[in-house]
Formats: sequence, C-alpha cells, structure tokens
Amino acid sequence: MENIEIARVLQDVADLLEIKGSNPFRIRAYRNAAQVVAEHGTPLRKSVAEGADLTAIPSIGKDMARHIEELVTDGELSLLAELSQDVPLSLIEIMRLPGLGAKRAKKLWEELEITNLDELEAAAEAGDVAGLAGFGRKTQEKILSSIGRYRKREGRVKLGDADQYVMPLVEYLKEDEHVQHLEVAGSYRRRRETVRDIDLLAISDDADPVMRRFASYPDVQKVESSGGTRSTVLLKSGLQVDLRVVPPASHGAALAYFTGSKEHNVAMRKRAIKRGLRLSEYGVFRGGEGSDDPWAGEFVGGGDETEVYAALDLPWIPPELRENRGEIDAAERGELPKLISVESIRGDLQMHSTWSDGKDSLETMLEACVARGYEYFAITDHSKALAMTGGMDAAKLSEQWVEINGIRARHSEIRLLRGMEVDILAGGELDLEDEMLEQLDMVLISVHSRLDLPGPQQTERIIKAIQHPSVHILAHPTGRQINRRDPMQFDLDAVMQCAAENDVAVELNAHPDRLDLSDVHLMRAREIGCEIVISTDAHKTSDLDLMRYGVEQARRAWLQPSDVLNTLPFEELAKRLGLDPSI
Ligand code: DGT
Ligand code: CA
Ligand code: ZN
Repeated sequence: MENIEIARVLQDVADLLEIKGSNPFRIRAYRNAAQVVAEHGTPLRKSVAEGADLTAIPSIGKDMARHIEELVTDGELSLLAELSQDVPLSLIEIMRLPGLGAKRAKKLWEELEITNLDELEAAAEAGDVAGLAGFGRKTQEKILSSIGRYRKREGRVKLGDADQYVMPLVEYLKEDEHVQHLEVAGSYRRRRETVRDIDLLAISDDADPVMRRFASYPDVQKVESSGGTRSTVLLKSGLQVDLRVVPPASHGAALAYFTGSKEHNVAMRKRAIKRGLRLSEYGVFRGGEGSDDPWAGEFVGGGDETEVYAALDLPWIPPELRENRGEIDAAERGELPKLISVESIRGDLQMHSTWSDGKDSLETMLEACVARGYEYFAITDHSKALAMTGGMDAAKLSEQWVEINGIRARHSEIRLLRGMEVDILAGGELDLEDEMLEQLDMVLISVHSRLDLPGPQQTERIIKAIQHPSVHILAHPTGRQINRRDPMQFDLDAVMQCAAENDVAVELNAHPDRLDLSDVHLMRAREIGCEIVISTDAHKTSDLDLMRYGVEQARRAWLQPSDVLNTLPFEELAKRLGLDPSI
C-alpha cells in the first residue's frame, strides 16, 4: 500500500468521525496524519518492513503508527470497518461535494435517509432537498451540478470513451523526437470495460522535454502534478492521465508493472522472490534487496516484457489475462489459451438497418460487411413492440423480405441471413407470429421492457422465451448499460443452463456501452457449456468496427476462437445453431 492510499484511509476515518460528531481534536489528529503521510518522502510500507519507529514522524503518535502498520500489513483498517457500521461509508462522497460538508451530509442522511450520491441525486431531482432547513432551491441546484461534475471526474470512464481521448494524445506525444516508444498501460491496456485513469509510459532518455510537451497538450484542463519522471494531468473531458518517462533498459519491466493488474503484479513479485530475484518497474535483478538504489544488484532483464516473463520462467502473458485469475499457473503449465482475435471473426449476427432504427440501408450494411471480409451477416431489425425504433410487424417484415430477395440476387459474395431482433414480451411470449418466426433464418430475442420485474419472474419470462423452438440467440442477456443501467435482476445461471439445453446461444454484445455479457459472465457461460456469439448490434456501418471491443472482452474471459460460434465457416455455424444450411 502506497502512502497516498494510506493517507486516503486516514482521511476517510476523519470524515466518518466528523459525520458522527466526534471530538474535534481526534478528527484533526487524523486529518493532520493523513496530510503528513501523503507528503512523506519514503514509502511507509518500506519503513514498516524495516521496523522503523513511525512515531518519529511529526503528527504520528502511537495510535496512528499502529493504524499505519495495520494498513501496510493487512491492506485494510479495522477502525474504518467499525466506524462504517454506524455511518455509511458512501456518505463521505456526499460530504466531500463542494458546499456540503459533514453537517449537511448528516442532515440529508437523518432526515431523508440519503446514504449515497445516487439517492441524493434522485432526491434533488424530485425537489425534496430544497425543503430541508438550511438547504433551499439554490443549494439543491448546486448539488445536482456538483454531482454531475463529480461523476465525470471520479467515475470510471467507459473504455470506448477513453479510446477517443487517448488515441489523439498518444499521437501527439509520439511526435516528440525524444520519445522512442509510447505505451498505454494500466486497465486500458488490459481492456477493462471501464478505466479510472490512463497510465502512459514514454520510453526516452530525456524526460524533461517529454514532460513539457505533455503539459502543453491543448486538451489539458489542469496539470495536477508534475515531476522529473512522472506527471498527472486532467483532460478537459475529465479524464485523468498519468505519464511516466522511463529509460529504454526498463521498457519491458515498466510496461509490465504499470499494466498491472496490481494482483497480477503481486503474484509475479512473489514468484520472483522464490527464484531469488527482485522484480520492480526498473527490471528484474539478482541481489540488491533493501538498497535505496533501484538499480542495485545484477540486472537480469527488463528491456521488453518477454524478457521479464522469461526471467521468471514464464511465456509472455497477454495483458487481458493479467487479473490473477490463474493465468500464471496456466502459463507455467504451457496452457495459456490461444485467444480469439478480430481476424478470426467471420460474420456479424446482430445489426439494424433503416427498416427499423438503423441509419444505413440494407445494401449499404451489406457492402460494409463485405468490406470487412465477412462471409456472412444477419440483418436483425426490431419487432413492433419497440415502436419508437420503427419496429416491424409481420406485414412490414414481409416487405423487407422482398428487398432482401433482390439484394441476395445481386450479391453472391456474402451470405445475408434474414433475421430479426424479436422483443420478449412481459409474459415471455415473442413479439412476432410463429408462422413468421419459422420463416426467419435466424431469430434473436431480447428484453427491452419491464427490466425491473422481480428476479424470479424475470427468470421465468426469459426462460419461457428461450424455450420457443424458433429461437437461436439471446441478445444482450443482462440488459445492462455501463455506468447507466444495472443488469436486470434474474438468475443468469439458470437462463444460461436453459439456453445450453435448447441450443440457444448467448450474445456478447460488443457495443462498448453494453459489453453484455461481461467477461466474468462469459467465463460462466463457457463453464455451463453455452454457445457464445459476438455481435456488434450496429446501427450504422461504422458501428461494425465495434467488434474489437467484444473480442477484447472475450479475451478477458479467456475465450479462444473455438469458443465463439461466429468464428466458424457458415456450414458449421448452421449446424451448431440449427440454421438452414442452404441459405
Ligand atoms: P484503474 O486505473 O482503476 O482502471 O486500474 P489500473 O489497473 O490501471 O490501476 P492504476 O491506474 O491504479 O495503476 C496502474 C498499474 O500500476 C496497476 O495496474 C498496477 C500498477 N500499480 C499501481 N499501484 C500499485 C501498487 O501499489 N502495487 C503494485 N504491485 N502495483 C501497482
Ligand atoms: Ca489506470
Ligand atoms: Zn437492441
């Protein structure tokens, strides 16, 4: 645990004590200690390991020293856990909003039973906050805008959004002649669905000019901190970016370290120690433990990542796997999965056209699929229940089939599957007549309404739909929208079990707003033996490129091409999904 994290916990304790209305001296003691720890030059974890007397540090008394030792050894503080039994930890976010503070947070909690930002936002939107003594309309408005800003800054950013800010910044930095390589590390490189911040790594022998160029990037809102080899800025988008400059000799070691995850790093470092080695962001070393010089000892490797892993008797591990979910053991046994890549995708099985809410015509979508080298694709416009999307009834669907027949006659270079994304109605019935369902080449089903049904009812509803004999794929199974809408409450395991039994595949919706199923859910799907497809849900031709986000999540779930149906040639896909092979 780093000093900054220790400081954060002490700050949390102070905040909880303040909301509780504890003795002001005690509160101040924690605040002072937090500040001293945050600014302390050497890592306290090191001091603790060396058995140093922490009370020699100003503002650190006996109690505080014990807290720090506990944090460094256990990674958590029992005092904080105790306090949070009395006062919800999430009240801290509220009291830290500009203009609120402990007293007001306490009042919101006691009078309106508000414990977190979501509840506060809802109450403010409903106008309930203005009525509290000492609040008023102005404060209520201010609270809403503060929450908005807080979310932008503190909330995790969707990977697709982050990409939009990161790519131009990377290009800008690469233009600097002092930059030999530029890498994006952290959760971004591991392709997590959201990232808290961006960790950039510049490989250079000359850090100063690189730092200056970074700080003068036009999109920088604020330079949070700047040092010789590390700076942090806040972009205008609210995204925080860290840049570290490292020399070429440490390229691989630094990339591995800052790619993380932290849990993967910890396991790697333990492995190094077992081999009498020392692994750090500078390299792999033999000897030099306990020295203040990070380069102490014999340098074993670190120029590239393969060297780092090789020094620990391991093959290189793809970043998407580095979550300490068994990847190191698998690597040791030579059993790392041969992960799926975008190149292995042979077709896209969910997309919309101007027949419902898509922006491009059928033929334009077809041409875009051909351009991506696909062998097949499915057109899956919405059914009538989604009226706002121009969802189709049987008559309109028949008209679409006429157009499809014409297009098929003109284009033999790709197979067009006549599909539909059929709504699952509230009781589990499908939003299209059986006679029409039977004539579709491929039937996708999905929930777009009543996402709030009680769990058991939702489960029953989806299972009933899956059991319909015409169904092939359950699309965006949990209905979540990242940072916007939680997954539906239902028994996903039971649903996937039922899907497996009925030869219905589950979709990984590749849209970066959804990524539904998630990596963890996909692992479960594979365990259960459920077939998986990755589809973009494209609403315009450019959306077809979102396939990479789906593939990246699939990689995080350890999926190989053979785990994903739309990597198969059409004849095999047809066999596995029960489609008509003569389409
Ligand atoms: P995020 O930013 O929450 O989306 O996730 P990460 O993984 O990007 O985390 P971040 O930005 O805090 O740190 C980047 C990487 O640096 C992290 O994955 C591993 C490494 N790292 C940072 N702090 C520590 C630490 O205290 N111990 C270890 N072992 N590694 C760390
Ligand atoms: Ca990060
Ligand atoms: Zn949809």
